[in-house]
Amino acid sequence: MQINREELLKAYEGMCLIREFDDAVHYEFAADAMPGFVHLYVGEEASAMGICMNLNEKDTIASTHRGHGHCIAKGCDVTDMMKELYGKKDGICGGKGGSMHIADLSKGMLGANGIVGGGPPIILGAALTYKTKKTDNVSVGFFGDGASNQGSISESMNMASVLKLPAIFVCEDNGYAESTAREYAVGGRILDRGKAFGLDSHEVDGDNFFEVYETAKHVIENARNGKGPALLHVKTSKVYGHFEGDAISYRTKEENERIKNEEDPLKIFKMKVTEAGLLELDQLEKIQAEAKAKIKTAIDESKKAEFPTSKDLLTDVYIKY
Ligand SMILES: Cc1ncc(C[n+]2csc(CCOP(=O)(O)OP(=O)(O)O)c2C)c(N)n1
Ligand SMILES: [Mg+2]
Repeated sequence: MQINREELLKAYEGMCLIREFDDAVHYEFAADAMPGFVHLYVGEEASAMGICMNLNEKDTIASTHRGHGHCIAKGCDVTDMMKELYGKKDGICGGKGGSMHIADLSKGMLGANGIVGGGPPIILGAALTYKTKKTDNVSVGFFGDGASNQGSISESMNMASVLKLPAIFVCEDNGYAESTAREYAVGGRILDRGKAFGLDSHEVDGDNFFEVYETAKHVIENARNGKGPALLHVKTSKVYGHFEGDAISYRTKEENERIKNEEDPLKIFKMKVTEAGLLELDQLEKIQAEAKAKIKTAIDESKKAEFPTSKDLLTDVYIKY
């Protein structure tokens, strides 16, 4: 395994921070303490961390409507993100974007996106810039199984292939698009769609951090070295429903239990590293407690923070370059 102790700790820290962030949002939203509309990433943490740990600050990602995990994995500040979710003035986008529009260009986070299939065309632009300027950066576009049916995904994969861009397409397949099962709506194999456009395409178990990390490392290194784009089909599942408030009537109780108990990427990571003697249980528990405390502070600070005023309405309308 090509991963050292420091990186293992970083992986677990990141996954715990994502888990604690979205678990906390689940409760805050249910308590009516938070405005807007949220989609949670719990259960998919190994994907964001396994991929983003292979990226540097200058590499970029474009996310989805289920974007908190991607933002955290790419280094966005959790307090600034939480303030954004509460609509506060010093939120990461001034409280004007909310959950589905979190962006932080200083971290290479090009934006969450309310448009299903909206991320991949954006990373094409970033990847074309890297190729034109001859840098060794890469750009990663996340999308879901539902989004895989959008024309924007096929068009982006085709153009990345033709122009041989350092673009990585990551399909986070959690089995459903809203209440529609993948089996009902997705024809053929998502993997084959990447292959059809000439992309280096791989299917990975998204509950297994190590599998995602190793495969991402391989395709990202290749893209950095001018070998062109790739598709990762990450098979995973989400614990909560499509959006907060979803009664999940399209999944059975057994399926929900299986996802929670047997397909939890944090539990699987913990089991693997302790059994292999790579990390100790008390260390992992300390990391989890620290993440929980960090998120509690983020919520406390967010609740105390100020809302924007009417004067803020006309700022950030145009950006000057
Ligand atoms: C272009 C567009 N069409 C439809 C929607 C409504 N919508 C929001 S999320 C979603 C399902 C997306 O499913 P998937 O891509 O599998 O992502 P997941 O929610 O499972 O992470 C749909 C249809 C939208 N936001 N944008
Ligand atoms: Mg889905």
